[in-house]
Amino acid sequence: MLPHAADDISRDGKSLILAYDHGIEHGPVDFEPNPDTADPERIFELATHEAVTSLAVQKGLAEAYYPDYEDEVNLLLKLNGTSNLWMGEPDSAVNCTPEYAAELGADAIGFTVYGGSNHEVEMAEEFRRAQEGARAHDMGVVMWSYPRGQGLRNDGSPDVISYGARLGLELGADVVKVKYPGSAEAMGHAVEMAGPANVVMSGGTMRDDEEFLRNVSNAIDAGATGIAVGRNVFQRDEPERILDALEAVIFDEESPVEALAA
Ligand code: FBP
Repeated sequence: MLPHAADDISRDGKSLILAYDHGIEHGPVDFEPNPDTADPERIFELATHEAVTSLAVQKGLAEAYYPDYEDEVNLLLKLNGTSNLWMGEPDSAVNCTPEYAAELGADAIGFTVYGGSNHEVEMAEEFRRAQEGARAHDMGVVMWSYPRGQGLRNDGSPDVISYGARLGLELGADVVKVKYPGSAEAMGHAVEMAGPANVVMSGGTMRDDEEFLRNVSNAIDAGATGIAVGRNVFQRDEPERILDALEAVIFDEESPVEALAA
């Protein structure tokens, strides 16, 4: 059972979040493999694919494009973000309130928390305001739970990722987005630690079709409810084709080979 309002950004309890906050988080370099994707219109169009259960963007893109797509796309509004130009300890500026997210028509809010950063305490307090505001407006809460910072030697290790999943549960997220910890077993542990909160894996850097889908399939088998993916979709020559395959793996539980053969 999905807790709270996250049903609005899921189908049959599963989610495919198309993440497109890369313009702030990484900058234009992420659009180079497929230059058309620098145009947000291309991605809003892509988000109308039936596999996509929500589109995660920052406020500026929502203001400019969402009015034309509100009937076809569920909006997951990111309330904080940092550019790659920032060289300090991991942190993320809160650039939107949950009240304004509701005004823009958001179905859910997204919020990054860097557990383990020297800024963890302030980030957790900022998350509290965002989470309680989302509850007041009946919006789902998705936490990008990415432990990282000076204190963490290996932020991709299974125990750190499980800790990140647990932070999501403890702080009141409906959906916790974590990096894929490298195996189905490790993902299963993260899912267990998140309890009733749903766990979705993050897409990460570009991988070949089969390897990428195998990770997604392992995550689903381990109890994850889907994926939040950006680069592994929009950096491909045919983003729609990988969305078709993701739909088969996530919603129809087909194997990666079957999904790619279709
Ligand atoms: P990807 O599927 O491209 O990895 O996107 C997921 C995401 O969480 C984005 O929402 C965000 O912009 C990016 O990864 C942040 O990645 P990182 O902080 O690891 O560079």
